Amino acid sequence: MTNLLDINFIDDANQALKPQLNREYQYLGEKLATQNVDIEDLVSAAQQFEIAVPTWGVGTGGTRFARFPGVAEPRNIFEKLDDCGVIQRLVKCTPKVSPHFPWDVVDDMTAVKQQADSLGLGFDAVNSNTFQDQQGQIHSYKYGSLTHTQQATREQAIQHNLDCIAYGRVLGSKALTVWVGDGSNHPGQQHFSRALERYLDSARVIYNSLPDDWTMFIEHKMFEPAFYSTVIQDWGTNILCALELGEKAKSLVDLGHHAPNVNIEMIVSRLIQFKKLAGFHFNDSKYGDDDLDSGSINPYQQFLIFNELVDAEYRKADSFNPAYMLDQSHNVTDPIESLVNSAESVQRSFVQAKLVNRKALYAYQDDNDALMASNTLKAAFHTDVSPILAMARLRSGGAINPIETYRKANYRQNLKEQRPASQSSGSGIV
Ligand SMILES: [Mn+2]
Repeated sequence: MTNLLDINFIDDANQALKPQLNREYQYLGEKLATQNVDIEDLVSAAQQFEIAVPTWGVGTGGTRFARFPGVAEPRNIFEKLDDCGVIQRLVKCTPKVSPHFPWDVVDDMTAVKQQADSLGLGFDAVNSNTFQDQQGQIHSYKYGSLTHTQQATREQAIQHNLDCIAYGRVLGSKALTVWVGDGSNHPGQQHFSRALERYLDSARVIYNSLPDDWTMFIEHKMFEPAFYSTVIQDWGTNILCALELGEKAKSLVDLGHHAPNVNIEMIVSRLIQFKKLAGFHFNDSKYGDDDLDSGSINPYQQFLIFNELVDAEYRKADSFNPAYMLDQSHNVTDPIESLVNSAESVQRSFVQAKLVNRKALYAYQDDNDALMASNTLKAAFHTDVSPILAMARLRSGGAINPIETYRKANYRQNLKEQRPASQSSGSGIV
């Protein structure tokens, strides 16, 4: 094991950075005090913020054209957990992992739980996979899974989701995320309403098998792999299904799964209002479902989403307990670095949204003062909260500068012999 998991290594790296952080923190604290904001409250909020890391995100992703493997990639769930443990040691806001089945299945799932325990990691939602065929699978998902025209294929897909619940129970998970790529590539290929009926029939069986304290997260996506129609294509169909299924079914928002320029923050507000917001798959995009690093293209949109989330917190909205997860594909960067950056980026949006002067904003809204309402949001968004994030990490035992500390540790090079290149998949776009 590398020295990166040794607390002294991170402490040593922090020593040199502390004086400058203290100066920047002091300065920002004085500035915020003039706005009647206590910087200590924001550090506490940042320390409490959590976002889960996806197991498929720690492997190098690829496109349908190619995949260019990185050095010392994790080859199985145990090595993936090691990498997730490194991320958590550095940023201290990623204490949970979101696994994906069957990619992360092993004969003895208690061994996975034990490994996670030893790294101080827990588990967020488990993800089922009926969008590809696995070796030895009897019925193909080429023409769909939970919505397939043949009952035997639907039953196989249902059984897989039940298996995922069983794995998740061993791991201590409390939610199942269901995304299906089912749809069609040709007009006329699929009867829209019959396909959705079949989805609901299948989903009901899964829903009825959920443990009492579990939630079913329904994930929608506009297109890909189906390029003409997708059965669960947008938040409208998503919330309709969640309403049909019952209280334990909620709608998951993946930032990349909407049409370009859709007002995602408004969808978030609607889902909160109707108690149907399951949580998020954070990522960013430029053209479609690009799975780029969170906040790398449109950080203002990410901030506006958190503005709605913090507003719901502020108003003490009913049944508001969203799960935050990353869902990205890292094709050209070291996945650990991208996940570190992305976790910080999402945490940054959260803290910035905490800075919005809500009383002032509500007053501007009531007065129809569009310009000052907008400026109120911009003032929060333009505040550099980096010292707050760094202080939160420092106080929680993480790294003041996670990327610099990670690079100093030479993690990948140190693991090069232990982790030779492998052809296994288990990473990429979901
Ligand atoms: Mn997703």
